[in-house]
Amino acid sequence: MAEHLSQSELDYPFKLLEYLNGYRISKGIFSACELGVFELLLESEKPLTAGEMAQKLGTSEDGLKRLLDLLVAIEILNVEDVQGTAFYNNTDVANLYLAKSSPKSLHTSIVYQSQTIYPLWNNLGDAVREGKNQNEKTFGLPSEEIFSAIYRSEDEMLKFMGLMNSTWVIDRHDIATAFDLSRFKSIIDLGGCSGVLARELAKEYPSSTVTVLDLPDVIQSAQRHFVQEGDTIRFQEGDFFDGEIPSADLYILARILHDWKDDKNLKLLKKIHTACNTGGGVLIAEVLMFENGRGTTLTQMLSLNMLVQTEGKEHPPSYYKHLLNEAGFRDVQVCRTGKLYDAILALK
Ligand code: SAM
Ligand code: ASE
Repeated sequence: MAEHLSQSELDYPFKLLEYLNGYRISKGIFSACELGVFELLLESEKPLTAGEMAQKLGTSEDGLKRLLDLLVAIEILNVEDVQGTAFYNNTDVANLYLAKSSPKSLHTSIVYQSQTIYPLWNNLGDAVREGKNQNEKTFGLPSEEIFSAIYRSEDEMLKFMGLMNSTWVIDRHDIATAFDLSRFKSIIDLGGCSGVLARELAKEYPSSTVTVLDLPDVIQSAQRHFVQEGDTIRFQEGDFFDGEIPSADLYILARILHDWKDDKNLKLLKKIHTACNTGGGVLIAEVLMFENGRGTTLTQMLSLNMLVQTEGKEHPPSYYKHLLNEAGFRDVQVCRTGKLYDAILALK
């Protein structure tokens, strides 16, 4: 490790100190989101004092001022001193990504990180020691039933669906266009959740029918909370492990295979291969590691996240190629999009 550190890091560990305090930065931003700081500043359209904000948000003035000053230090808020009084305002980034009502808001995923992921990561050491998820210790729910834990209440189900939905806002177009999918006339998004990716596919390939198949409660929730006017996508209740998989030309598996152990993945892909029309295929969307096990910091963190919350992990392309071939698929093509999520297409 030491040889990778520059001399200046050995003189004084700047980067290390930043890493060690990373959780305080995350939690500072999370709390400001939860308290409504960014939304208040977006709506006010003018800079506000800590006193004015504390009154509107129902917080202590002293506590809020310290939080605002941290956000200024990390350049998430701007501040201007007028005759000794500090006036705070959102930066453009805070207006665009942190305020709840912005169309590009990451608010849903931030609240999920804060309230679900953060408590799970509090048990990261135990997850590494035991090699399994921490749903039991963190939430008192059985570790084998991953989605019973994730969907432990209707509210939690909605929050998870919101998280899944919001992460595709940035990457959905690259996934839908990674390969030309126009020849696949019937597409089923297995475990398609809120339908956000299915909607993008329907938009990109208007002559194909796109169906979201997911667990019954999820489908009902998707239809209640996530349908949009003029929606052309269809919804179907089902269970890709224990139920029937309808025939189709193309199956989407977005962030499915990284949830499960190898044996379940192989079983699922074999089942898809059987149901798949001749000449059809399967499109996988996942974050891909490099072949040597390395990956970006975010990829490595997401793989640890799969450890604390599920029974899966992130993999390099060769893992998916091997599984696909084992299940009977051929012509496996990998498309690295250069964004967070990559795509793999295989044919029957
Ligand atoms: N594909 C979506 C995406 O990328 O945003 C959602 C991915 S989420 C990690 C996994 C999805 O699989 C959830 O929507 C979950 O409800 C669904 N799921 C889990 N077990 C399932 C099963 N046995 N049958 C059908 N869907 C299932
Ligand atoms: C899963 C994905 C996630 C299962 C549990 C999960 C995520 C959080 N918890 O399949 C999303 C991770 N991705 C990003 C970009 O945060």
